[in-house]
Amino acid sequence: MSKRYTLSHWGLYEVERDAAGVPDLAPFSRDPDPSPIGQGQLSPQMAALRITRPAVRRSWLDNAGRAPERRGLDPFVELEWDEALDLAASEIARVREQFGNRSIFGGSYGWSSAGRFHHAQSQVHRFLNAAGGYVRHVDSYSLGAANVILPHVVAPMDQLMAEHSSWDTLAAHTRLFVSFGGIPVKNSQMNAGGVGIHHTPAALRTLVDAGVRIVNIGPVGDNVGAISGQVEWIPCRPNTDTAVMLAMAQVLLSENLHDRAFLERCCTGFDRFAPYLTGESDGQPKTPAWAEQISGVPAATIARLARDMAATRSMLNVSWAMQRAEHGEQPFWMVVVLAAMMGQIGQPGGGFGVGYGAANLLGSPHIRSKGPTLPQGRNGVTDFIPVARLADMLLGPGASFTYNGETYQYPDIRLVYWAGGNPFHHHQDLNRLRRAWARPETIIVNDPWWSPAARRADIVFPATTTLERNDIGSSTLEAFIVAMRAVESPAGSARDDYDIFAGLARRLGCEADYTEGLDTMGWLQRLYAEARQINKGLGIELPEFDEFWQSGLVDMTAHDRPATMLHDFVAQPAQRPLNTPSGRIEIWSDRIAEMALADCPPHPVWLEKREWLGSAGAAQYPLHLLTDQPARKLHSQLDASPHSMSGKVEGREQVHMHPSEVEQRGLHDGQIVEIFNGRGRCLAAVCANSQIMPRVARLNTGAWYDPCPDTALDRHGNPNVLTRDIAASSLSQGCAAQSCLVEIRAWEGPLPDIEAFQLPQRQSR
Ligand SMILES: Nc1nc2c(c(=O)[nH]1)N[C@H]1C(S)=C(S)[C@@H](COP(=O)(O)OP(=O)(O)OC[C@H]3O[C@@H](n4cnc5c(=O)[nH]c(N)nc54)[C@H](O)[C@@H]3O)O[C@H]1N2
Ligand SMILES: Nc1nc2c(c(=O)[nH]1)N[C@H]1C(S)=C(S)[C@@H](COP(=O)(O)OP(=O)(O)OC[C@H]3O[C@@H](n4cnc5c(=O)[nH]c(N)nc54)[C@H](O)[C@@H]3O)O[C@H]1N2
Ligand SMILES: [Mo]
Repeated sequence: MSKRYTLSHWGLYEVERDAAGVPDLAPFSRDPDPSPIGQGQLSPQMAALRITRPAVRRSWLDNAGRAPERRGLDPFVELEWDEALDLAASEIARVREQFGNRSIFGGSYGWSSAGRFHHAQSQVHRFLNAAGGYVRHVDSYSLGAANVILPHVVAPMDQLMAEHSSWDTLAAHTRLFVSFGGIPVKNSQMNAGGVGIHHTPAALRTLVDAGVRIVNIGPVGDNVGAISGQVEWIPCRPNTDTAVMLAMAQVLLSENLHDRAFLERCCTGFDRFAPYLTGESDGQPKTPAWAEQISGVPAATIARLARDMAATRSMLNVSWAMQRAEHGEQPFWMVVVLAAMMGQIGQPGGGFGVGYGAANLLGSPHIRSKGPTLPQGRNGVTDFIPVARLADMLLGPGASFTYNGETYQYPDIRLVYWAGGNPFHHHQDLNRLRRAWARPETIIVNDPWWSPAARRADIVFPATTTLERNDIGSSTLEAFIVAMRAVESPAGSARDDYDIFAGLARRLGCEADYTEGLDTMGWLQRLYAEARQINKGLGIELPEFDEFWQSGLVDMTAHDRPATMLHDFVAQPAQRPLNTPSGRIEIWSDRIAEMALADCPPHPVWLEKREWLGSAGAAQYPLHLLTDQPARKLHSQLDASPHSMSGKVEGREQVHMHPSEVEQRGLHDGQIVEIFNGRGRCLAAVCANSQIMPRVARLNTGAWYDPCPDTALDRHGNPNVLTRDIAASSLSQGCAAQSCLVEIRAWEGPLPDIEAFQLPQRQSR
């Protein structure tokens, strides 16, 4: 019999069974660096957290004012499917009739699970479209600022990622790799939609063996995985990378090391930017000494590195995290400008990268194929929000906001439907979100587990997991399309998101629009056939569906090719122009100038921030808190699995700080501390780490939100009780989680138990 596979964001696994038929997941035999995270999918600890029956919050069901402020506190009443679906459908119908589809928020951001048909966000969007439409979101928490700024400057982020120079090209040509924000190998365990072969660890070993000099500029030194020790680390204060890059640019200009011919041929606006570097426009030359004051990086180090970069084939890289910050557009725009001044864009191994390490797809050797995608239908509502403005919308109906140069209004939301995301993981300032979450009349959530979001809903539908249904797995720049045949049967009475929405659509009279008369296998065959057709146009032959379904995998590695980002444009800028207004790289943007935004001027600049180590607030809260992606899980997913739990101390996440900061506060390794600021407090365990620069603390995201009911103290280590809910800028309105100050002190009281993994109270009718 041919092998069976399942694909997850963490990797491809081979499904094995023991004599009794109990399944186990073994890493894909062709993956040199498999991730252990995905094996937690079958852990009993996660199984214990399953939602097994539809459930409705007590006060909502009793209808005594519904007590929306009691979301997360009330017990749930378990109902039969038909009764729960009837309730939800008539509530959707009521809200739609009384307030219109504009009052339904179905933004429903989140990664949910791999598998392209049962992609929860696509399913909820398709269902709400069939029901007349909903308020949607644009952009992502991942890349809010980058997604909006880069099309003005060079090209959309998606295009840059698809063209990203591949690791093999770097190994052959790059001599100096300078990364702002490391190359977070822990993050390359993932790809949205799934990973076939993990490339990054091996690629970095190859770079080191090839003698490539790697420099890591940033607050953290251990974020280049196993090779961190072989990398030059230049500590730099958080949120100040743009100042360092500006100073490098100033050195290139003043020493005449910039490539005038490239700037002339492929760019526009350098003449309007240069006076800012020299200080002619604002009286402040952007010298290395100036940047040292801001960033803490010695002036001589900046100047020397700029000269080294100009003298050899250099790749400049930025981590995604630094654009998840106030003025997050600036470092991404500035890295393009700096690379343009060096004139190596489009040359093999030179130019810039937009996030090597952030996910497996960056630097992939594989061709960009087209996987199956579920069509979402047409939305009858035009209102939208930039994704990270969720709490602003719920708290401020009618208020206006700007986005990419236009002004819009927040709609008045009465009903929220969430499937496949966890806002109590992803949103900033969770105490503020709790106030916002108490505004809508009804919140419906589909989730397989009693996640923090499910616990804060009024109606909860138990969804199946990836392992419990048939699906097709694939992801951009991965080489495999995977037949994901169900591995086990559904827990309790869980149903596929598709079946939940089909049940609601039937009651709302739009079932035919939603299902088009197809069952799951019917959809898989249709989506596969469509993908097969599109891939044919790309020169990729896929087998017939039946052959694919039997064999388990389509392997496209024969199409692998070395890639150099923007090669075609640079070779023929006039014939192959960019999609920017000028067709060139825009160092100055007329379009952004027209928007007249104080927090995003028409060329890259250093701007003072509200919360950083140079701000007044640093006297009271002297540590800059970085909240990076967790190494042992994906966001909040699988948090209770053994692999995730083994990274905690006394059940709490670890906060990393420089030993001098630990000592100064009279703390010791492993001690439980309270991290706090004016917005919130959480507990965590101290980890002294000399690879974190002084005045910085690092607490990864992902701990299931666990506030004490009376004090709101988060007992588990969820950093989003501390982060600030502001936008990167009025251009992008992107997430700015990385601009946050805190203080840390010993926890003196008795240690409260963690309740995040205890099931909420459930009653029967
Ligand atoms: N402070 C801070 N905050 C951040 C970030 C940061 O760097 N710092 N990063 C941000 C980023 S980049 C991101 S992408 C977000 C991630 O935020 P999310 O994507 O919201 O986080 P996940 O934990 O992946 O949430 C997925 C949810 O889907 C559920 N789920 C899984 N499979 C299924 C399914 O088949 N059906 C249904 N209905 N549900 C399912 C899971 O139980 C889980 O609750 O967080 C953001 N938040
Ligand atoms: N294991 C795992 N992998 C993941 C995810 C996960 O949850 N778990 N999530 C996935 C998702 S959705 C995304 S969007 C990507 C995110 O990928 P990234 O945004 O790249 O991830 P982070 O881990 O938040 O940050 C990367 C590094 O940037 C550094 N950094 C933060 N602020 C600054 C700064 O101001 N300057 C400099 N120089 N460095 C800074 C941090 O210290 C960290 O080491 O990761 C993906 N990969
Ligand atoms: Mo993300």
